Amino acid sequence: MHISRRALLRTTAAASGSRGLGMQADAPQERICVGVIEVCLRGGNDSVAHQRARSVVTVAGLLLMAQAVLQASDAPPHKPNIVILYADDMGYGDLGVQNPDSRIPTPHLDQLAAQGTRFTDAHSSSGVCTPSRYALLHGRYHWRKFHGIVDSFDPPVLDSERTTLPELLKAKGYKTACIGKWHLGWDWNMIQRPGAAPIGRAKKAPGGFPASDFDWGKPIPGGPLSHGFDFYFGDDVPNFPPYAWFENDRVITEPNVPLATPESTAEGAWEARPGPSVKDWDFWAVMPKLTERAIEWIGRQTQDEPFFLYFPFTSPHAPIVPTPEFVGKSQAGGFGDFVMQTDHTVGRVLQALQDGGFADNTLVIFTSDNGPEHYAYERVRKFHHRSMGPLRGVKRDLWEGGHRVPFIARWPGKVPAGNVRGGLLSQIDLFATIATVVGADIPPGTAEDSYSQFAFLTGESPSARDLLVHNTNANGYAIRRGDWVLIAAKSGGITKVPEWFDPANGYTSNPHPGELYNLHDDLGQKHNLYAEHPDKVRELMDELDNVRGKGQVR
Ligand SMILES: [Ca+2]
Ligand SMILES: [Ca+2]
Repeated sequence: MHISRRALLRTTAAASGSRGLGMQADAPQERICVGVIEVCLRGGNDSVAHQRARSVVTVAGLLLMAQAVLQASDAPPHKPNIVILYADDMGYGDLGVQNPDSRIPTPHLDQLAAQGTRFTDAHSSSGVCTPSRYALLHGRYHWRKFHGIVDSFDPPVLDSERTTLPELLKAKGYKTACIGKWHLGWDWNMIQRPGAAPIGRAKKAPGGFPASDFDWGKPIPGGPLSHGFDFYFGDDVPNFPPYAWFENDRVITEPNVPLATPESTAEGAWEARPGPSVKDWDFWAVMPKLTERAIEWIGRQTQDEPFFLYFPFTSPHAPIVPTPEFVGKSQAGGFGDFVMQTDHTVGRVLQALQDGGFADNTLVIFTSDNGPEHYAYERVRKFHHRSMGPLRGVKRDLWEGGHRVPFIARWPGKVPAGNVRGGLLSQIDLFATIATVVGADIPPGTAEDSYSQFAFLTGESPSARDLLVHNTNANGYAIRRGDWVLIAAKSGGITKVPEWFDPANGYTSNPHPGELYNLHDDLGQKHNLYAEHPDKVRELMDELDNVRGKGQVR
């Protein structure tokens, strides 16, 4: 039970009532009690009068204490702050504490895991960026609406008729911010100049979109501010145009030149799509700037109003651009160094929470939007580092490596420290779980696929979920039920696997029309049981049809 500071002060003052007659009392009961004490003390200085005064003071004190308790039970509970740190393309095996053979130290994340609970069977909704973010913020499978990512200058994908997580929290008095990678679309057509080619046609033109097509001075609707965030800072998508900083719904500096990428990245390709850019756009400055602004925003918060910070990182996604202080620090090349920088950002955010006095009353979630990009295969060969850990597959895949991701929750005194738990968990569940945390009712027609995992997080119960559908592209689904997973497609692989990898890692080609694994016995998905368990295949296929047909699972 919480007793407000004001109530405690009143009680303390009442207990020292015989000396504190001049105290300010604003409640009628307090005035009455003070009056009684004054009368008794004025009655004389003999011992009887003193005894009577003391007993009246005691009674008065007890009355006030009772009043304080009543007031405390009327007062709303002090809501915890909520911080979601969302890495981009960070694999299950990139979290140091989760991979005994890791070549990438992640001391801050390891410490976060030690202070909280690490969940080892947690999943993003999709194997790619945009759909996982949609699912997290709406508590709904992305595939009920769409599959792919939002491309350069595409419209918003969030549903205005559905509540988002920040909208839910805003209604409960939270201050809300998104700092980092948005990648959920904006209404770009609203800032197109008259005569500019429609978005779709401009996309196909060589060189993409001319900067002059847009009126960059105008506010851009449909972004974070239209979906429940009070504040946004970021560059939308780090490898898509425009290459510019956004604050709230405007670009800070006009992106008026075509993108130029003169130097090479630390690993892999730029993967930067052509289009308008601020002159001399500095990709290396992106993560440091986002980190700085997140810390600044936390620093502006107070104990009086709870806050929600959604901080989707642009790392360790391509372009892989670790700043000089991290170059060469890992034993897994440029990507490893960029993961270390990601870890360092986590450390700085946690320090900012500590410095602001928020850490004890903040639920921190760290997870990733999908598995590692295809460069992970080459890292296995070159550095003996497995970004996918013991799992099969990478980003996009229906195999576990595509969507089983690092997941840590820290909430001092609520989420057990130092725990490691299995049990099926989806990022879709964050919506209903956080609704429980803040005591919010989920509006009808919202978060249809989200289970409250509050009791799972706090260590009181097993997971509330036993079934989960995995999907990236329109033509391939997988379904998980207990230890079993059925891949209802010819292959769980979507991203190309290099020829050397399968024989070197004990994988064989699949002659069957689907794949069935028991993850309890075969986490690496090496032994396809599809032909051996036709009943299980049928049962899971029926369940998949059922979930897809029903429209919701909760
Ligand atoms: Ca991603
Ligand atoms: Ca951008």
